[in-house]
Amino acid sequence: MTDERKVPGVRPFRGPAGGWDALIAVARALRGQEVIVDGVKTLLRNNQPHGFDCPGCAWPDPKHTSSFEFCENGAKAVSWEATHKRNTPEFFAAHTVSELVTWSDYDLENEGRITHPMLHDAQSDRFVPISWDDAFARIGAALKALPGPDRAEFYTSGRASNEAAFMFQLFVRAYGTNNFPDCSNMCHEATSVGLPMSIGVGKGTVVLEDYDKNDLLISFGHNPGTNHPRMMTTFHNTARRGTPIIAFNPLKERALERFAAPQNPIEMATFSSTPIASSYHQVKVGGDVAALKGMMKRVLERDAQDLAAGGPGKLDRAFIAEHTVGFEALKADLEATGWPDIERVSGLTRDAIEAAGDAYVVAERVIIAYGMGMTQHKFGTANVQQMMNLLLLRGNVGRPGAGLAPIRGHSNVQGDRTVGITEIPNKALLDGMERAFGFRPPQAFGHNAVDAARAIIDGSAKAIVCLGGNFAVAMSDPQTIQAAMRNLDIAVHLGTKLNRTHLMTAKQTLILPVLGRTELDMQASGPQAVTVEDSVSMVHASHGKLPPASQHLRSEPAIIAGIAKATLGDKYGIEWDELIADYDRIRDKIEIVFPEFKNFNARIRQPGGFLLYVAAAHREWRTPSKKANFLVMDGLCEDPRSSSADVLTLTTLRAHDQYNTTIYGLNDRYRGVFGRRDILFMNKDDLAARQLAHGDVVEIEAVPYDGEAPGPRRALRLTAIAYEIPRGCAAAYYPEANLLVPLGHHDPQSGTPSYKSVPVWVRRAA
Ligand SMILES: Nc1nc2c(c(=O)[nH]1)N[C@H]1C(S)=C(S)[C@@H](COP(=O)(O)OP(=O)(O)OC[C@H]3O[C@@H](n4cnc5c(=O)[nH]c(N)nc54)[C@H](O)[C@@H]3O)O[C@H]1N2
Ligand SMILES: Nc1nc2c(c(=O)[nH]1)N[C@H]1C(S)=C(S)[C@@H](COP(=O)(O)OP(=O)(O)OC[C@H]3O[C@@H](n4cnc5c(=O)[nH]c(N)nc54)[C@H](O)[C@@H]3O)O[C@H]1N2
Ligand SMILES: [Mo]
Repeated sequence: MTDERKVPGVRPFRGPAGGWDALIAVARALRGQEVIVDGVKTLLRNNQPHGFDCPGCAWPDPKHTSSFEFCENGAKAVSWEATHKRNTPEFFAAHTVSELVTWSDYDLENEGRITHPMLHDAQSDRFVPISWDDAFARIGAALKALPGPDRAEFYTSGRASNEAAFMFQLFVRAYGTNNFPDCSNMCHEATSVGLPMSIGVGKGTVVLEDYDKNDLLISFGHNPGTNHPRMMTTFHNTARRGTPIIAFNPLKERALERFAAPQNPIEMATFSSTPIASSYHQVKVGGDVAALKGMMKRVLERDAQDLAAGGPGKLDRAFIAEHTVGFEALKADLEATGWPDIERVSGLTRDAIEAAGDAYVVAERVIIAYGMGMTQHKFGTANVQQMMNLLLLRGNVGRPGAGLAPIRGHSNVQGDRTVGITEIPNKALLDGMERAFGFRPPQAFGHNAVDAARAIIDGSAKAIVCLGGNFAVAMSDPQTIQAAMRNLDIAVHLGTKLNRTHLMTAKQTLILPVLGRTELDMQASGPQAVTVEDSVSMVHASHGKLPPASQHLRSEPAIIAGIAKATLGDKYGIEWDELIADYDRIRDKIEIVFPEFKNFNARIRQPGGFLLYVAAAHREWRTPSKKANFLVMDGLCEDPRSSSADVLTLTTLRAHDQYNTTIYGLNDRYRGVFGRRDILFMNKDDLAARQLAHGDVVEIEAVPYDGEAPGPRRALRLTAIAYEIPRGCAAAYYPEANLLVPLGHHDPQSGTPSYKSVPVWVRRAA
């Protein structure tokens, strides 16, 4: 931000990530939600043995036995849930839904925890309280009245526990459909689809201890200082150990540059910090495949040089021969890819890419960690597979200190998938369900998030039941989905706080308030624990302890059981009440369906929980070829629409003060934005090329894609600021920018919306 002009709320942030600013932000978060008294106690209990799992991110804990790991954004997530603010029937009586839809997302959630089950009354356009029994009866009647079970959509957001998610899939499969759109479809689906093709499993292959053993860490497209702050402990330790860290990110994210660990007394006392990335590559948005191909070209070149000099080469030939197929095809593809194209598409110089390739060649144990900057593209699956190709070249999978690390989003998004939230059930899942419950669930593939949105828009879907989340805001093309939701017969939301999706009222709409992760869950047999799986496949228990926000709340499993009984009666003889009385019984069933959960109830009682078996981490390849596959991606994944000089490629990001669609506050401290979110980050030369100045209000319009049906013109007004971002690229905040993303703009392989590469025109606002 070199420009002279002062733009309100925009000023450079010069400090490191973490440090005192983070501590101050925690104090503010706690005060803002009126949790001063028990706030500290609550925080101390999270991610501890017998504490609750932090509802923030899915980063693992050091065996769940460490001393309190400080995390600013975990503190915000906990205080947002453990707030003393209450959203009561009196509030709903005072505001019509038509009024509430004009409120901001922040204001809606800031009303606090919903205290009663609520039903929309069309006459008064207000939500009114309803008893649980009446709510269940209405939902059951509406679901039974549909022409068929495939006419309903069952959405899951990744905060749901294993127990809740398993009950949900049991209910939905017994009802008769595989329509399971879930937040994972918008998140790491490119990982879940791409990695099984490469290595036979859709999960990461490293565990936390591997981060003590690697001698190179490469970070692609994630922002840990904001989204996985506990991972900064790992980055900090890695950097202090002298292990190089290479970052590929179009934006200079502060935490990847410099970090002060709040646990480090010296850094805190001296206002110093630790440099994190040893080299930082500001790749163009969507330029990662080009950068990866360039690095791999360099590895092959270094290999050839070494062989010519009489050395053993730089590839792990024994590994490639024994464990992989497809190397020759990859090599041919790399040879056919020219440096001029690699430089143009990546926006990086050949020298820079070669230097990264050289660092890779000299390292013995390499971990690549990545996030949404890689998955949320039209070629997200290819992105994931090219990272794996790079690792396979030197056998960097299935040995200590090496592997691929998808950094997951929601705290249990990985677990939800493990226990059956999937629209594409495999035989093992269907067999398992039959073993456990004596019925064979439907086999036909159901809807993912994009399919579900389409079905709502075209009117074929008549009902939606949401286990958490904010579907109609998080998705691409939200305005079309929101309008279409009005035509549903019924919409049911299990949630903690009011959000915009709840307000898209159907013929009948119910909001069912749930117990949060932090709260005591008392059932017939006593207090219950739930379980979650983190980013490295560790499963552990979470014990809520705080008194519930209202005496009318029910747990997610209990609400699902209530809906199931009202919908299914005694179909298949499933004993819903028994399962709810003691969650050990739910876990016993999980163990029958998924044998990897053997001795589930015993192992979950060990401190720290247990690790699920990830075959590829043991060099066991569950692919059709029984080998790890080098997978070729033709070309460099360019979007032809972006080649025109007047088009920018827009990426959408999380600010520091938000959790997905939940906006905690309006600051994005590390990027120097305060008190506002209506910002478009642009390169100063791209501003100049449009005769724009730092601080001008602009209109951003999405470039239509081939075959897009004529629809509403997608345009958004933001204030453009000069920022250090590669030319041809721009960035704006999610979810505001979602209206620029057409529904059809997604990875054809995984269905992941292309939120991170949207071709747009930017012009001065009229
Ligand atoms: N506090 C907090 N924690 C969270 C969340 C939250 O909203 N708030 N959300 C949770 C969820 S569900 C998820 S999925 C994760 C998300 O965590 P991240 O994956 O870190 O998510 P994003 O903010 O979307 O940022 C992605 C990063 O990718 C970069 N990027 C954008 N486009 C490209 C590209 O084309 N190439 C490359 N190499 N980089 C690119 C951006 O500059 C940004 O640094 O965090 C989880 N944790
Ligand atoms: N443009 C753009 N769009 C994106 C992304 C992006 O990077 N860019 N990221 C995508 C990603 S990675 C994801 S994961 C999705 C997120 O999509 P979602 O998971 O659907 O959205 P969230 O904002 O996490 O959901 C917030 C709501 O969850 C409810 N909630 C909170 N805690 C609980 C609980 O314990 N139980 C229940 N039942 N409800 C609870 C509250 O009512 C809250 O309003 O968005 C996607 N959309
Ligand atoms: Mo996510």
